[in-house]
Amino acid sequence: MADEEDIVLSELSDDELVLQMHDDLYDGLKEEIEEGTEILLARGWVPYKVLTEALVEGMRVVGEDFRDGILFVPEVLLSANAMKAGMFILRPLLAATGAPKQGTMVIGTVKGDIHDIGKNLVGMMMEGAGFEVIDLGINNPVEDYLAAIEEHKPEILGMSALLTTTMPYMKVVIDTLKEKGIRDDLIVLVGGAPLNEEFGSAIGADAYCRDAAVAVETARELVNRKHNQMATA
Ligand code: B1M
Repeated sequence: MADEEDIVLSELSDDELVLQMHDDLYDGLKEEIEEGTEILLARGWVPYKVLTEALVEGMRVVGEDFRDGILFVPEVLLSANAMKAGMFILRPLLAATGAPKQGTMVIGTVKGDIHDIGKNLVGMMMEGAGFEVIDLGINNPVEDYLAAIEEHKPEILGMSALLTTTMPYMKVVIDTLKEKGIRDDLIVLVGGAPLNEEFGSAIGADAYCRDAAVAVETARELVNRKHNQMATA
């Protein structure tokens, strides 16, 4: 315990600090994660590198121990809160890239599912790429998506699911879009740890996105393709 109290984050090398941040994320230490994030930024790390190497990688370890019954919900919640505190610092930096306006995305986690870290990360990266992001939050029934589509007329609908029990709900949303005759007006992107390409195409999404960077690339590519199709039609 005395050793832990003695650690001065600013005196660690980059590699040591990143490992320490993984430990601090594991222990749900919000203030230490905020401090570590600020230190790496002050040392010239680009926000995306801080995000992926210090925060997302740390959360991967938390996920493994949660799966193996070493960590439980209350502990993982603390880790999630610490992760969000780091993301809060990075968000304006990721969004302030000055990228030209690309279009609008409505994104939300599906009904029954309260995981939002990955979805938030996708939203942050999309904002940084120049998309306007309308974030519906967690636990969204199909009605929420429909209302947001009606109100914001987005080019892209994004859905996130982290549970094998909630991922099928994405098909409910896509089928409802078809019934309403608006499916083809939208680019539908889906993501979340238990999904894969096969699932994405089986439910009728335009693409499955493995991570936030892939979501940005895919969104750009499909929006450009759609604009080109409209120009030649
Ligand atoms: Co939950 N949980 N959890 N959890 N949780 C998982 C998902 C789980 C895999 C853990 C495990 O067992 N290893 C497991 C699911 C098993 C399964 O379904 N097969 C699980 C479980 C079982 C549960 C509960 C049922 C536990 C319980 O109550 N007994 C419960 C369910 C609650 C509910 O939703 N109804 C539950 C609760 C929780 C907490 C509340 C404690 C917390 C969530 C806090 C929060 O989000 N605010 C939590 C957490 C943190 C996790 C793990 C550990 C981490 C998830 C995370 O944030 N990862 C997770 C383990 C894991 O995933 N390996 C787990 C970091 C994040 C950056 O990655 O979300 O994958 P990810 O997002 C990535 C990509 O997937 C992709 O891009 C992101 C960034 O690169 N992506 C998209 C995600 N969404 C996208 C949308 C897109 C595009 C890309 O749209 C275009």
